[in-house]
Amino acid sequence: MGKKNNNIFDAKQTLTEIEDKFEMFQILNEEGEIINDEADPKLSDEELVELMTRMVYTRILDQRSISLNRQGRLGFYAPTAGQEASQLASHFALEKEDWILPGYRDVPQIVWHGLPLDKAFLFSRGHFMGNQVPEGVNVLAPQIIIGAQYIQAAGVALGIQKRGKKAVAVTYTGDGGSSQGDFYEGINFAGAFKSPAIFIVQNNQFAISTPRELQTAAKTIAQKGVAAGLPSILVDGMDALAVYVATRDARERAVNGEGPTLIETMCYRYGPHTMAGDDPTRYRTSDTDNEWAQKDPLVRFRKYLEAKGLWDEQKEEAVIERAKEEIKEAIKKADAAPKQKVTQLMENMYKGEMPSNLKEQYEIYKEKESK
Ligand SMILES: Cc1ncc(C[n+]2csc(CCOP(=O)(O)OP(=O)(O)O)c2C)c(N)n1
Ligand SMILES: [Mg+2]
Repeated sequence: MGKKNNNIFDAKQTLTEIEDKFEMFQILNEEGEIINDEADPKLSDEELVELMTRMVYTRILDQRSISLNRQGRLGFYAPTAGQEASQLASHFALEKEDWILPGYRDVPQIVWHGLPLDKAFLFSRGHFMGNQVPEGVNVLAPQIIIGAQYIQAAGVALGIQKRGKKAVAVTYTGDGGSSQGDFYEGINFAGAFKSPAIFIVQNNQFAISTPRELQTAAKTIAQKGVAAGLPSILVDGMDALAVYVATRDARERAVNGEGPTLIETMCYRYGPHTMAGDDPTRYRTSDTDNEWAQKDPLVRFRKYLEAKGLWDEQKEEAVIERAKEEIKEAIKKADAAPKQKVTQLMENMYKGEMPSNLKEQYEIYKEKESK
C-alpha cells in the first residue's frame, strides 16, 4: 500500500487507463482455432501453405545453424526457434520494395526477403561478403548495436517518404532494445515526420539473462509508442495470423501517409541468447519453458492448416528435406568463398586515404599476405 498523498491530479489513473488499453491481439488460439472472426485476414490456401512452409523451413535452418556452429563451421549465431510467427508472419505482410533493418536475431526475415543463404552464413563468419547484398534486395546488415537500427529505420523511412515511394522501412529490436535511447529517438523522429516506418519489438521476455520485468516499469512495451504519438499494438507473437494482420494494417497506414506504428510481439526464444555460451537454465525455469512450448507458433498454425486439409506429415517432410538440402548447398558455397584478408577488411573500411597508423599496419599485413 502506497502512502496517501495530496495529489490534485490523478496522474496514476491516467497511466493505468493507458496501460489497461493494451490487451493482447490474437486471432488463432493455442488449439489452432480462429477466435476473432472479424480480424481473420482470409489468406488464400496458397498463402497459408507458404507461410507455414517458411516457418517450418526456418525452424530447420535454426537447428542446422546451431549444429553448424557447434561444429565450428559457423561463427556468431542467435537462435530463432519460438520467434517464427513474430519474424516470418510480420515479414509476410511486406512487399519486395520495403526495406528491412534487422537486429542480429532477424536473419530469417532478410533471407526470405532475398538475401542468399550462403551470404547469411558468411555474415555469421564475420566475412565481409556476407554484408554485400545483391542489388534489388532491400535489406541492411543485421545490427549488433542494440537499438541502433531504430534510428536508421527512421532515416530510411524519411528517404522513402522524400522520394514519394509506396514502401515502408521495417525494423526489429527486442524487449531489451526498447530501453535504449536509440529506440526512443527513432520512434519519436519517425512520428514527428509521419514517416512510413514499422517498429517491431519482439518481446521474447529476456535481454540475455535480464527478465522483462526488470527491464522497464512500463506494463507493456507497446504503450511506449503512445509517448511518441504512434498507433501501437500488443500482439500475440506466437500467433502468425495476428502478427500478419498487425503488420499488414501498419503497412497500409504507412503507405497512405498516416505515419509509423509500433508493434510489440509477445514471444519466447526457446534456445540460448546466442551460441557464445549463455546457459538459460540459470535464469529460466523449465516450467516457464513448458508454458511457452504450449503456445508454439508452428504447432498452432499446423493444427489450423490440418483442419482445413491444407497440411499433413508428407508436406512437412518435403519442406524439411528441401531445407536440409538447400542449407547443405549454401554452406558449401560459403566454404568456397575466398578467405578474407585483413587488407581487404581495411580497404572496405577506407575508401579514401587511411590514417597513417592504419596505413602502417596495412603495409605489414600486405607483406604477410604476399607470402
Ligand atoms: C548498445 C549495446 N549495449 C549492449 C550490448 C550487448 N547485448 C547484446 S544482446 C543484448 C540483449 C538484447 O536483448 P533484447 O533487445 O531483448 O533482444 P534479444 O536478444 O532478446 O532478441 C545486449 C545487452 C550491445 N550489443 N549493444
Ligand atoms: Mg529479448
